[in-house]
Amino acid sequence: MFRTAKMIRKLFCFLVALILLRLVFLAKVFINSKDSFLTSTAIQYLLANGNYTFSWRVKETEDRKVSQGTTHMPASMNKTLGPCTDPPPNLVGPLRVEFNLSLTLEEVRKEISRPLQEGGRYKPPDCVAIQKVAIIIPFRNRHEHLIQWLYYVHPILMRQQLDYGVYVINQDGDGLFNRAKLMNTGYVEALKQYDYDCFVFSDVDLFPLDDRNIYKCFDNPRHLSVAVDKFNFILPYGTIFGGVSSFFKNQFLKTNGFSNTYWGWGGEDDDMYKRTIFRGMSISRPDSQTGRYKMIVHNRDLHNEVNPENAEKVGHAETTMDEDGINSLKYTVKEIVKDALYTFITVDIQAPAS
Ligand code: UD2
Ligand code: MN
Repeated sequence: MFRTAKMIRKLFCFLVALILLRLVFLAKVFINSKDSFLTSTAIQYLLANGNYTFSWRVKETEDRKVSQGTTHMPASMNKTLGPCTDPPPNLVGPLRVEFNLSLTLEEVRKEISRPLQEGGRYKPPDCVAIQKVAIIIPFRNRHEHLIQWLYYVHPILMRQQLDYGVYVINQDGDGLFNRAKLMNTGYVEALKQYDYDCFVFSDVDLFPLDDRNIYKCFDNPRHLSVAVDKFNFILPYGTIFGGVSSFFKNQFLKTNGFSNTYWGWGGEDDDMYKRTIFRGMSISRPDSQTGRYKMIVHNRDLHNEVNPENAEKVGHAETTMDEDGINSLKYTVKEIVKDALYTFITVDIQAPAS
């Protein structure tokens, strides 16, 4: 009897030990499963809500892309942009231009401005442009021509996949007009806005008739408007450099820009031709099909009469060019207005009365 009781106690202790072991084991299993539950829930939550370890990794990749020279875009549009192809893929060649002089600026804004940034700025959305181009338009009181220019030329420049901005340089007051000084002013003012490397100077009334005539810069200063309807689609003389021209920044600085002293109509383009040649450069031109242009028929403007002194001045270009140009340019900015389609800069260029 006494022995049996001893055995029962031993058996009881053994069973208690077994139960305790089982409890310890169950507790461990429970704790482990809780850990893994927490971990997977945390991952799902953080993925859904943007864990910072995760987004930090994305950002690190972005930074690497940027330092490799790609365009930094909003996080939602992250992608690496390659260089735009040369020639651009969407050009159509010859164009039809029929002026619609009843078109309003508001209508053009509605139709054209969607891809533009304020001030008439554009960058191709899917590639890095080959050049950063400032388009400079010397201007006074030609609003109806400007509307047509914006309507026809913006879409061409977009197809040409340029990183560009349009600067209309408006001469303040009724003094004698000075196209060349306005263009120098445009060069300086555009550079204050963006790091342009190429400058295209264009009359407001000239329309390219072929979009393969790219508004960019070349190994030599370029004369783009080589076949204008007004001149029966031929060069009226071999050294003509008026209309539309383009210069890399360093080419323009070599010539000291344009002369500032050509008041009234004529001569300023011939002076620039001479500057270009005197600085050891030549004039590059497209062929006469690609370089076709249409000009709006117009009368000579008030305060821009032919100036007979200008023709004589061209003869002295070589001796005056080092002191007369970008390095002697003086003007005052009266106002800068950024429209959706262009940047309009009104300047006082100290014009003599006409
Ligand atoms: C020729 C040249 C032009 C220039 C000019 C002589 C071509 C195709 N064109 O054009 O580049 O050399 O002779 O100066 O070779 N403007 C205004 N408001 C004015 C006056 C002029 O906005 O009151 C601007 C406008 O951008 C105009 C440009 O200056 O297109 C040239 O003036 P223009 O059109 O009267 O000269 P045009 O056609 O004889
Ligand atoms: Mn004209």
